[in-house]
Amino acid sequence: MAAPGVPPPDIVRCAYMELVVTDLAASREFYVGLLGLHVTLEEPGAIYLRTLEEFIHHNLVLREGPVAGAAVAAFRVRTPADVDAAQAYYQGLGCRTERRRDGFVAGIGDAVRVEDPLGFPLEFFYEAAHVERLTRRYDLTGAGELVRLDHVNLVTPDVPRGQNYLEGLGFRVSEDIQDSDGTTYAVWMHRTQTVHDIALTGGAGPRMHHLAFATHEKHNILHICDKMGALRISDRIERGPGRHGVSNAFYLYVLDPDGHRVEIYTQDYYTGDPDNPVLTWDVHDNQRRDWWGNPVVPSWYTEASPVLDLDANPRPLSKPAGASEQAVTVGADGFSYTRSPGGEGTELGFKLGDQL
Ligand code: XXG
Ligand code: FE2
Repeated sequence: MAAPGVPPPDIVRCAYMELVVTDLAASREFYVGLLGLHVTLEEPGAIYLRTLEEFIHHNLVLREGPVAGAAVAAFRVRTPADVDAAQAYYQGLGCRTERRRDGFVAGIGDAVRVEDPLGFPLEFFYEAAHVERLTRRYDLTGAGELVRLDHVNLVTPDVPRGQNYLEGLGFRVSEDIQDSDGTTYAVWMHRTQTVHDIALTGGAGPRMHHLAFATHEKHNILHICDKMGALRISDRIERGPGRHGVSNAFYLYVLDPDGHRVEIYTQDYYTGDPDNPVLTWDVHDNQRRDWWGNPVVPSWYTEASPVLDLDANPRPLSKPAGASEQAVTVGADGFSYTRSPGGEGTELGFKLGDQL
């Protein structure tokens, strides 16, 4: 799906998320007190936060509102002209677009917000205020330091349609999950030289599955687990810590006070060459989502945040028409192999002593 004759904007990266939260003080405690994000700005009803290595104004806006939801996933584009290009591209797709001039969101200049063909609220911007990059501020660095916003994961009922639309926008697939009929259940796509800036998970949508922050090391993630244990909030750890199959990253999923899911993620791999190979996982491979075979909790498949339209109303949901990964595999992940007998299910099967 591409707007006929209209070139897509040159997207650099997923730069920030805006979440609507129902209790700003509780959310501040979670994102600043627990996760250690750095406050760029606080104003009545909103907090702007950034990761250690960020040099633009923020990676996360928390805005207090009556209904929790994901208000926007914002992508940085390469030039100011790409903001115009984004608006023209989405208008060409028949989508609602709204230009947001300087100062609508603190620290962000001229931007366009769109309701995309999948129903997600997206923003494209170039101009952004620069702030101190805290990379060498070891005096401020915590043991579980979040260093970058890594990606956003969205739930949509028709993953192949979503993949086609994102390919039109210039995203490339790094990994996906399919069955033997070639049905795609989930896909990971990138603009940066990482496994993904955006991923699509099949399910009732549009919803936001999670946003993900990167740490430098695995031990940073383990520290967050220890800290949550010490604070007696281990019930907010939903899944992990573990090693993903897809992406090979080390991971943890935690739930904020409104149930927004946050992944802490580290050490995926370089994907920047034009012929970077796509890795396809069998939906029955019980190591695809956790390399150690640990089960995925059902809530991880079923729960996700509502997304809001440009008027801040929750979007209605559509259900998938065909089989969902949840229906195929919940309860089958971990401790039992559901892949076909004799087949290893993926090209990633080794035996001790295997040589290159
Ligand atoms: O970032 C991710 C995820 O989308 O959160 C999930 C990388 C891999 C996985 S999966 O659970 O499929 O291993
Ligand atoms: Fe993720």
